[in-house]
Parts: sequence; structure tokens; C-alpha cells
Amino acid sequence: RQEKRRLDYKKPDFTITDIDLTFELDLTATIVTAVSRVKRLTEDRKIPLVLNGDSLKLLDVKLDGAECAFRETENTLELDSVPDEFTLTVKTCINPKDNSELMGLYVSDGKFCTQNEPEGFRRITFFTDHPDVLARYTTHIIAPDGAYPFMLSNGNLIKDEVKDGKRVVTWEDPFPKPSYLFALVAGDFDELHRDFVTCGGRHVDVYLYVDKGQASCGTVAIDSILRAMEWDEKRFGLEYDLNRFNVVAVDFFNAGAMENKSLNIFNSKYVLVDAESATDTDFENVLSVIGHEYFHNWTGDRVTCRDWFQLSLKEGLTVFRDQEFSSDLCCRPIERIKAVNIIKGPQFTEDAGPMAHPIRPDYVMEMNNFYSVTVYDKGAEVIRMIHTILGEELFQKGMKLYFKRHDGCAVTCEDFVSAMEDASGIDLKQFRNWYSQAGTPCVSGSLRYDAEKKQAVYTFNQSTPATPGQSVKQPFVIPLSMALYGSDGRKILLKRNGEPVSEVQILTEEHNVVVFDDVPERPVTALLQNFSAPVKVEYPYAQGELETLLKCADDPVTRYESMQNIINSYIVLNTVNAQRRLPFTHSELVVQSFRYILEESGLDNRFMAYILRIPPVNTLMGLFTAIDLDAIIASRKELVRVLSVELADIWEKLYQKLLAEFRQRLAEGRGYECTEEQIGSRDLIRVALNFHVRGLVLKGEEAKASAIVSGHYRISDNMTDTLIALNAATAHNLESRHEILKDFESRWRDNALVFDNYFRAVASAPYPDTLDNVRKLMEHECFDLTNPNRVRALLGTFSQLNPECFNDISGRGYEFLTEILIKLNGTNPHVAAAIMTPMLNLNRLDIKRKGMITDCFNRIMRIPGLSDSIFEKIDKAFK
Ligand code: B3K
Ligand code: ZN
Repeated sequence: RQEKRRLDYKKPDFTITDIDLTFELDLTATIVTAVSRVKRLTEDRKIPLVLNGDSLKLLDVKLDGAECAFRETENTLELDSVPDEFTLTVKTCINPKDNSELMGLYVSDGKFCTQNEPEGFRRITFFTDHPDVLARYTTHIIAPDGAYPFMLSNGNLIKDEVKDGKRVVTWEDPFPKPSYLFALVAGDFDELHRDFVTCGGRHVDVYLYVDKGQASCGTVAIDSILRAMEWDEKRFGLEYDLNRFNVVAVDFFNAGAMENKSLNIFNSKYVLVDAESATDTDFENVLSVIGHEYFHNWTGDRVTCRDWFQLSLKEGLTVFRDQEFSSDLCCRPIERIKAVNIIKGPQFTEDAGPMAHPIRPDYVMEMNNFYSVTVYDKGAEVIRMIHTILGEELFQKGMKLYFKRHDGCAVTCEDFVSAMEDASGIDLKQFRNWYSQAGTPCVSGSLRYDAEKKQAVYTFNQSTPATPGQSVKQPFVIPLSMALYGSDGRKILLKRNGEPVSEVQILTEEHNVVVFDDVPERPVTALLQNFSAPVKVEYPYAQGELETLLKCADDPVTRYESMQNIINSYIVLNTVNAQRRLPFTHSELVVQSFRYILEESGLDNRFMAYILRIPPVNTLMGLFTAIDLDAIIASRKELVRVLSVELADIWEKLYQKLLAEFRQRLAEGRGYECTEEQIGSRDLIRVALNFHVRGLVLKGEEAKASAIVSGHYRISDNMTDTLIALNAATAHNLESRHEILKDFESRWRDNALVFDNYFRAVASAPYPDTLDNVRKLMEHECFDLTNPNRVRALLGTFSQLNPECFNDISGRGYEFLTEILIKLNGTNPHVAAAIMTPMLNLNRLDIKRKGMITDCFNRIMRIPGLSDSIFEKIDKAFK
């Protein structure tokens, strides 16, 4: 096995300018004829043409229409001494039905569809399957007339005719594109249509295709497409470039969605929503994923990646764009907090583990392993820092220059940064370290206040722990958005040498000093407003300072982070207490702060719900280098206990109040709406209900708790409230869970996406019988190990969102996942590799757990035919 190295990139020896593809569709034996116009790019005529292939049956090869010599190896088709320019015809046979890996052409519930990023096209035909070969595609899809009412591919529909009982549909995409953006869909669907007229007057037919009978669940998605089109014109000046835009929803899909040129293919999870069956989160996800894939049309399709090491070029940028889209359309602070939670949770974890990689990785074995929170979400943070440093105007100037220089090309992260640099005149040389270095920098700050000079003198030291393959780190450019508050909670204007200065202070050194003048008193400092850099901050807050920030900061993220800091300090303290078998320290400040938030802050419901969030165990693990899982879990439980018991009256009242409002809405005949206001009430009622119920259980009033949750389930008119009740019932192990689960099952067993919530609720319950329940559910007729959504809902939830049971000291959780990974290795290794992430923590866990995971890994490493996806992760964990 071999890793590829970023620095080994070589320009292609040949390019393919045009390709004419014919698909004679058949479930188990589709014939693909690829007629490519090949051009040599090198001087050296001895270099053979090498095409990639994977799981193909080769039927025929012709060069300029004639027989020719060729060599077929396991993963290539090679031709020696070819002319400088010629037409190559390759005929292959593929089996879409047995394609359980869901890469290339496969069958999802009777419909043909494709997933070619990153290297799926080579499973369709032999091709230069690298993103730096851009070709114009013409596609003919042939099937018995009537078999597949909709036959779609990229670009414009050119011809649709029936000959000898066969229907032939021809599509032509005028934009040259890499093979990973090729798409084909054939099947029967419900079709939704909208008209859109671009700012330049182009008329666009927008189509959405969903499973038969699901049209009413597609309106939110298709309207989101129009909102995305409009927003991209307004905010980025980017207009759609074809007369047709199609989105298709399918049930079997490894990822969330795919941005194929003018034919986006989606996991139905991110398309199908309606008031009855979808949660608030489902609705928000549809908007953001639809936006994300649409925005790729410019950042990904028009300008694409030269090689896969550059993935963040399109993904980091497009995540940044979809975050801005949701922020402009919904609620900015909430969107920001959601993004921050991903960074501080899974991303910091990845950075601290064996798979740590820079947003532009240097070594890759299986590219599918690098569609990671680092490449995507940290990548978006890096773009956001550029935006913070340049400001919106210069950033947009940079975007314009980027498109002017690179439209129609396959480029690198370096090209993007250069465009930003050249357009703004701001030097980003050192900033590039964010692209080359892995790991989470830690900024530790301190303040010396000089009362005589009225100066606040800050010292900031940055350091980044070693990551695999990178022991020494160069300092990063860290934009620190700071604010100073007086003891009265008022903001102090930042000044230096008599002049006002920006809140964004740029740290560039290992040791930095930042001075502000005219500071009338020792200030309270907000250090990382809006989470202006993906770093950890250490700062010795004096007593009362975090409370001041919580109450007075004008930046909502600062308020949120202050509460998180208060919570974390007790979690750490009590984790240490638990380790030393000392009594817990009373979490006084958390209780006080919660009381303040609930009774005095006047915050809106949604923000209040977020600020009252106790970080999940997975995120809390990030506070420690060595993880004592049992102590962390005990410490978190203790915090929940104290809050539930000491604020019991408040929780009960709050729940009653919100419930009364809910009943009022129902009484007035006002239905479910996905508005900020309604979402806020539901977010907060979830928090109130859970603390209230926990308090009752702790008091021994379980029957009452059980009844309240049943009541909530019964009055619910929407999926969010239904799941608030269902999850509370399972999370607190209430008697009513049996009845609620049973009712939910009978109501929703025929809707797979909704039923996934049942799997999630059972798999996330932190109780000893959970693993047995999960095992039983694998036999449920709704479960299907070949469908990635089902696997993620049941098994992914268990491994990733139930650290308590998964890491059970008996080792049963690890054994169970090991069995699953071995099974999935043979069918869909990409999905397997995605759910094994929690096992990669092994080196930070206690010696017993580490030993058990090591044994499991050894067992997996010995299975014949182990996929690169799984091998790469275990191999790195062992190094
Ligand atoms: N580019 C695709 C992801 C493909 C995943 C391949 N394992 C979706 C997206 O990020 O928009
Ligand atoms: Zn993307």
C-alpha cells in the first residue's frame, strides 16, 4: 500500500478535451462506450497513456477506429507509443446493481445514479480520472422505452428520441469539467419545477426530482435553490451559467450531497422535509446543504481543484459561503455558534488524534478519508480569518480576481491565497501556515495593567502541539478580535498612541505584546470575539470577569463562550476530584449564571437554549490530554445533577410556561412553522423539559417524569416536539419510553428518514442495555446495513454519540463495532471508516481501553482484503 504525497504532483502527460459517453443501461450489465479525444501534453513520445480503472470489465479498445495494442493492469489501461492526438474508444461493462460501495454508477432503490468524487469515474470507464483533466462531455443514455421516465446528465438536453423500442436521451455540457463532476440519473420520480431569471436576464428552469409520492416534501428544497441563486448574485455577484439546474434526491448516498455540474445529487435526508415529519434541524439543514451544493457551481465547478490535496480550496470556501448564506437568511449568532461547536468538538478532536492533517494534507492513502471536519470546517475558518483580516470589500475584490484569473481552470489553494493577497495588497505569506500545518494552536494570554500610564499590556504566547509528521511548528497569523470592558460593563474604546485601533489584533509571533492606551481601569477582556480564530485560548480570568462578559459583552459568541468557560472550569475541577476520589466541588458559579440567564438576562429563547448547553462528553474530552473517561462522565453528570436539583423550580416553571404557549398555539389553530421564534421555543422547551425531568427522577418522582414526557409526546403536532419527548424518554430511561417507542414505530416505520430518529434515540441512551437494544434493532425490518443513512443512524450514533456505552469498560462496545467494521469492509468501506472515528482516540484513553481497542485493531488489520479506508486510519493510530 502506498500514500500519495502532495509534493509529488506532476502535470498530466495527456489530456482529454472531449468525451462522448454512451450508456446502455442495464441493472447488472450496463455497457459504457467512451469515445475520447486525447492529446499528448509532453514532448516525450515514449511516455505511455495511462488510464485509471477500477472494477471494470473491459470489452474493447480502439485507436482512431482501429484495433490497437494495450495493456490492462489491475487498476490501469495503458497504451504505448500513441500519436500526439487521437480518438480512443473504450467499451466497458459494469454492474451498477452490485455496486454496494456507492461509488461510480450504482442503483439506489431501483434508480440509477452516480457518485464520482473523488475517484468514482474510474469505476464507470477507463479515464484520466484526475481533477486536472477538464473535458467537454456529451452523454447518450439508452434504455428500453418507458423503463426510466427521467434520464438525466449534465448540461443541456439535446435530443430525446425513441428508436426501435429504445429511448435515447442526449445531454451536452458546454463547460469543460473534471470527471468527478460527471453525473447520470435514470429512474422514475416526482418532478417539481420553478422558473428563475438571473440578474443578467438568463432564464433558468430549476427542477427537483424526488421519490414518487414525495413531491409535497420537496417544496422547501426547491425554494431553497432559488434563495441560494438570488443570494449568490447579491452577496458574491455570481450568476448561474446554464438554462437548467437539476437536483435529484436518492435514498442510498454515502455523503450529504454532490455538486455535479447542473445535476446535483442529494441524499434524500437533505431534501425531503415537511411540517409533519421533519425537525427544525432538518429544515435548516436542507437550506444549508442546498445552498452549499449550489454555491459549488462557482467555487468547485467553474474553478476546480488541481489535485485532491487541494480539496479545501473548494470545500473550505464553499462551507464559508454556505455559513454566510444561512447567517444572512436566518440568525447569524446561532449559525456562528453551531460552527464553533463543530470546531471545538470533532475538529479539535481530529487535530489531537492520529488522523490530524493540515487543511491541505501532505499525505493521503484513501482520499475519501479526507472529507474531514478539518478540510471542511477548519478550512472554512481559515477562509473566515482571511475575510476578517481583509474585510468584506477586499475579500470580494479577491474573489473577483480569483475568478478572473482561474475561471475554467483546476487550481491550488496557493492560487486562491495569491488572488486574495494581490487584490488586497495585504501580505499573507505567513498566513499560509494555516494551509501547511496541522494541530490546534493554543494562545495563552495575560494582562498587566499599568494604572499610572493607564495602559493595558497584554502578553500572548502561541504554541501548537506536535502532530503526526510535524514535530516543530512555525507561528501562525492569529487574528484576535478583542474587546475591553470596564467594571460597569461598558465597552472601552481601543486606542493606541491617541488613535483608535481595530478590535482585530493580529498575532504573528510566538511571543506577542499588545498594548492599549487610555484604559481608565483594569479591564475585563473579551479575547476571541466571534471565535475569530480556530484556536484554544488560555487566560487567567479574575473572579467575576467571566460573569461580566456573560452579562455585558455585546458579541453573542463571547457571551456564549464565557458560559462555556465557566462550565468547563468546573468540569475540569470535578474530573480531577473524581480521579482522586475526592468529593465534588459545588458548581456555584454555573448555578448562579444559569439562574441569571433564565431569570434576568432577557435573552431570546433560542439564544438562551444555546447558552445553557452543557458540552457533550466528546467535546469535554478535548479539555484533557490524557482522557479519564469515567471521571469526565461522572463530573458532567454531577453538573447536570446540581443544575437539575438546585434550579428545579425554575425548570418546572419554565417548562410549564412554554408548554402553555405551545397549547395556546394549538388552541389558536396556528400550525408548525419553521420560524426563528417557534424554533426558539422548541429549543428552550427541550432544555427545560430535560432538566425538569432529570430533577424529578433524582427526587425519586420517576412516575411523574414519565407522565410529563408522555404528555409532551401526545400533544406534539410536529416532529421536533415529538422527538423532544421520545429522546427524553430514552435518555432518562423512563417507563413511558416503551409506549412512546411503540407508538412512534407504528406511525413512522414506513418512512425511513423519520424512522432513523428511532434508531438514534435508542442508540444514544446511556444505559447498560443499550448495546443489546442496538443489536436487536439490526434485525428490525427497517434496518439495512447497505444503506448509509441507516448505518449512521443506528451504529454511527452508538459509536459517536454515546461515549458512555461505546467505551464501556467491558469492551463490548469495541467488540461490537469491530464486527460491524469487518462486515462493512466488504460492502461499503467508506461508511465503515466514517463511524470508527471514536476508536482513534485510543492513545489518549486509559491503558485498559487502549489495550482493548488495540486488540480490535489488530484483528481488523489481519482480515483479507482490508480496504485502504480502514487500513489508513488504523495504521496511523498505531504509529
Ligand atoms: N463534494 C461532495 C462530497 C463528496 C464526498 C466524497 N466522499 C459534497 C460536498 O462537499 O459538497
Ligand atoms: Zn462541498
